[in-house]
Amino acid sequence: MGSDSERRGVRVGRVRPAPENFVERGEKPHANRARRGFMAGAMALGAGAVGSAAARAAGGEDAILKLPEHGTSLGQPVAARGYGQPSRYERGLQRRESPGLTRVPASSVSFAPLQGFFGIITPNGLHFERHHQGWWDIDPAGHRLMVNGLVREARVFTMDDLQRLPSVSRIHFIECSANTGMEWGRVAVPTVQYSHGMLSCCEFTGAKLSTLLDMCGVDPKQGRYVLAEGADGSSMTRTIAIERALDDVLVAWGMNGEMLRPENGYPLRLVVPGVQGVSWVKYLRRLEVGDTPYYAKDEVLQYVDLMPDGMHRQFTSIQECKSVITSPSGGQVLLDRGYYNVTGLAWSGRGKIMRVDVSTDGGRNWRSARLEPPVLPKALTRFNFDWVWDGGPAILQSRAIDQTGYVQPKLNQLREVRGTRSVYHNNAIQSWKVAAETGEVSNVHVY
Ligand SMILES: Nc1nc2c(c(=O)[nH]1)N[C@H]1C(S)=C(S)[C@@H](COP(=O)(O)O)O[C@H]1N2
Ligand SMILES: [Mo]
Repeated sequence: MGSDSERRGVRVGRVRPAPENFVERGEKPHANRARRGFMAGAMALGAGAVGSAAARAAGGEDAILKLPEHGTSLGQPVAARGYGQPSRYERGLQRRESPGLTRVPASSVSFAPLQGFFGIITPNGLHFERHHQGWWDIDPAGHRLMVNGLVREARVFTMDDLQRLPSVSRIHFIECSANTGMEWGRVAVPTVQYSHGMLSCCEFTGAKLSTLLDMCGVDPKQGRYVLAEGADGSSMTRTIAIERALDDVLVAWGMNGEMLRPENGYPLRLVVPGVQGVSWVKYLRRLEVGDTPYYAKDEVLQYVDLMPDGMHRQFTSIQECKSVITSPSGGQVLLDRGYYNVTGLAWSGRGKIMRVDVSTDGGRNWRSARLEPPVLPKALTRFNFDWVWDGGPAILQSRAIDQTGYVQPKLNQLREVRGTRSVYHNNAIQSWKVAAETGEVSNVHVY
């Protein structure tokens, strides 16, 4: 029980192979007062190491008895860093590219380190990235948004025009539909960062798309669809049905209280709650209203689901109900028997999460997890679950149920309907195997 990371209860990256340690840090065991009775019981059961660490602290170890330099001298001055940065001890927590996933790094993905997040909000510097043609830092003074097509009056907005409009702030998840895509085949990628890290959740601020469409005059009987176009070279265009466009879609410039980051579409992006990431067009420059779907390349060639009978499903835009345990998760190591706060995230493109069940025996028995407020529609929901590890083998799973009553499927249930040749929309239950005695956690496919 020496190092800091060990005391956090879940040691990290012990035997992961090169090119890098996949998991940089474990979860702090969030002991909370209400759970004290349970914890005490768990400590007793866990005996050994947990108990002796507590005893040593009470009996006096150097870290408690000796006054360190930071307790006896002057610290750093204010504004030494005009824009704050994470502690140097958190340097391991990074977005990461999957080696060899794409040929060109400008057209690639970086995965968010879900194993290191708390709560539901993704820090801006760790939001996942997906670019088809690289990212740009576009001067907002020169940026324009045009609304044209089947409108009474086509208009061009500057950023100043847009930011003078009534704005709203909403917390929503964004998930690339290719998230967890590797798992369709027999590939079990090593960590939750790579299996589920094309997922983030932020508070977005912007104008409602309905406000812009009202200003330009759209007759929803005639103008049935909106085409969104980005200003990068990828010709990213996506069709959005007018019902959705007039519902909760935002033309956003704010992300977690500040302007969007360049990687995420600065200065303007579309926010399409519940819908796959590809429709959240970044560097948004044009919205065209039309009377039929546009059948753009990213709707006809890409982002279609190959079914077992050889047919393609098109326009499968909603991200269905899904969840994943983020700690303990692949690549982490349980240090000791005893209490663990199993924690994870659940979400649904159709609304709120109603319930999350957790199994520690590969799906034979289930108990409900605690949903931590706020539980918001089309946003990540944090869940926590008390577990005492007895040192035996275990398979941890979570199963989410959304407000429509839809239950997150098992991998084999999904494969029965969808086959194995898909890339997109894998929302199956994830399994993490805990090895007996060693406590090593790994990704396994349970059918
Ligand atoms: N202009 C533009 N918008 C885009 C993309 C892009 O390459 N260019 N990628 C799309 C895809 S596939 C996804 S998953 C999301 C990713 O958003 P993020 O990079 O902010 O995570 O942006 C979408 N919008
Ligand atoms: Mo995506």
